[in-house]
Amino acid sequence: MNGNSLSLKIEHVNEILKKYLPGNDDCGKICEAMSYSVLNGGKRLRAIMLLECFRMFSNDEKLESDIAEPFVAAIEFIHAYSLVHDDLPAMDNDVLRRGKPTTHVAFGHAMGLLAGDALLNYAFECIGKISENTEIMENSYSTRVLKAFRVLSVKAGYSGMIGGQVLDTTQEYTPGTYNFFIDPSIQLEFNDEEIERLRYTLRIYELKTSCLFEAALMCGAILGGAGEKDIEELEKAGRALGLAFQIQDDILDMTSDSATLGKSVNIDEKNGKKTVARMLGLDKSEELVKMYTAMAINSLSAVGKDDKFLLKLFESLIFRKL
Ligand code: GRG
Repeated sequence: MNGNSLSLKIEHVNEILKKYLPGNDDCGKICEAMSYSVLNGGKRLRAIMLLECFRMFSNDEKLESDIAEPFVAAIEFIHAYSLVHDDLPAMDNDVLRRGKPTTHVAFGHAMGLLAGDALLNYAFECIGKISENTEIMENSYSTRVLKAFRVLSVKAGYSGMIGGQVLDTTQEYTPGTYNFFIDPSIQLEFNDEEIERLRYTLRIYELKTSCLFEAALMCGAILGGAGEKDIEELEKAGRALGLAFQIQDDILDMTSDSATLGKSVNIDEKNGKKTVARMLGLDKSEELVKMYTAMAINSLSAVGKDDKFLLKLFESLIFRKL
């Protein structure tokens, strides 16, 4: 895809994040740790998808600044908090993120925990601040804000992203519970137990990774004024895209190195977890990435807005190296 337009979008998101982050003068060390966790790089995919979906349904720049930008900040703050907590000694115990020491390494364990907590709270504070905008509060846009608020909180919560992390941590699964479409042309020579384990792992991915992609696409669309049917299609797109994205992450974990990725490799294996790519091997995993990406593109196309940027972004993730 056109790297230039993507880098401009990343720059735009970074400006929004800087605008919304509290200044270090406001609260000292904790704000420093929050800024460090957010402004240390990152592809900004969720923020870009949210803004792009908003623009699919609205070209009102003032509305974008009033109601979409606080959500752009919020989703990246939530994403950053999840990475900070995921890296903690009690979780993955990782020391490298986005090419730099993880937050708890740079600021100490307690501050790592607190910076994650603070980012999560602050995400919702940014959205809550919209209530000070009387123009928004006095018309139907406030309904969109409330609806998007609910989607973001549910998708990031115990039945969404955190729920995925719980399944990932406990590794306790109930056979017969998880039903995933896997194209029969991808032939798996697995026994029933292995199939169950694969489905369970895909369920973890759906929750811990897809949910924030779903939230990004859905919130952007809701805030832009989309109807129910389009919001449902975008939820499906986010689900499939997240699965493709996480399996590609597994592949990179096996084929790349920490200097390129900016994070440790083989971390799941070290922590005794088997990823989808390790279960299936590289060839079949690549097929699965393509299959889920095609499903995501199908759902995006069903919205009928012909958003070429999003389409190219979805396609480019198949071949991402980072
Ligand atoms: C409450 C302890 C606690 C945890 C919160 C940690 C957590 C819940 C969930 C983990 C979510 C997680 C780390 C999922 C993996 C998703 C993933 C592939 C993240 C990397 O996304 P990129 O590549 O990251 O978009 P960048 O750095 O580009 O922003």
